[in-house]
Amino acid sequence: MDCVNIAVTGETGAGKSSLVNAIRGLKDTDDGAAPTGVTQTTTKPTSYPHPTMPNVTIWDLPGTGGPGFKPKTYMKAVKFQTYDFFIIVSETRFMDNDIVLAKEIKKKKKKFYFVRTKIDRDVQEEAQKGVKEKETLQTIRKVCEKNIRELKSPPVFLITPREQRKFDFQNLAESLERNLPKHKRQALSELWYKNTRLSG
Ligand SMILES: Nc1nc2c(ncn2[C@@H]2O[C@H](COP(=O)(O)OP(=O)(O)O)[C@@H](O)[C@H]2O)c(=O)[nH]1
Ligand SMILES: [Mg+2]
Repeated sequence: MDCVNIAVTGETGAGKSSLVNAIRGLKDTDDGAAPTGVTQTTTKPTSYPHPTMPNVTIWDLPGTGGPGFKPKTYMKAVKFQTYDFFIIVSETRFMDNDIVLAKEIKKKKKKFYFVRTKIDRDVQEEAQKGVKEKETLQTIRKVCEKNIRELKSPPVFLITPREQRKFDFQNLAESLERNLPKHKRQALSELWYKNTRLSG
């Protein structure tokens, strides 16, 4: 069966490795999980096979960012042609580096999604100020979509790997699958099915 290669990119500390683990149905502390945390940085693309689905590979890419960041150089360095999909992860509102990278990915005729992660943190923080969850989500969505509007990309997904049944996690899973070439879909659909059961 064909391989599915999903690349997870975004700024350092955005939550890429945590998302990689979630997609694989692993906890950050599990054996073989991608290392996560403030000091854990990836300097070259690292592949993580799904434990039970050998044809699905998730790639944890080096963090983007820094003042001298050049999307073209980055794309070349990570061997962009290897991937079926890019997931651009942000823990804020999609900043300049995310946008220039998305443009470059688009130029290469590759698909990408914008994923806003760590939603649990925002919901909690806002709740302490008396803001309802629904309202917090609306605000984040609005701010993110304003920044990515010019890309005409699919809507942003608001997620946290810590609560995979909440927010847009399932929607992300399903959308990713729908956008794969037909012959590649099966692998992913089985993966997400397992995933949901594991996290449920
Ligand atoms: N509250 C919260 N923390 C998160 C979430 N995702 C990641 N983190 C934390 O953010 C830090 C950076 O995450 P990591 O996945 O290593 O980021 P990376 O540098 O982009 O790979 C770690 O301490 C994670 O535990 C999330 O959805 N919610
Ligand atoms: Mg990482």
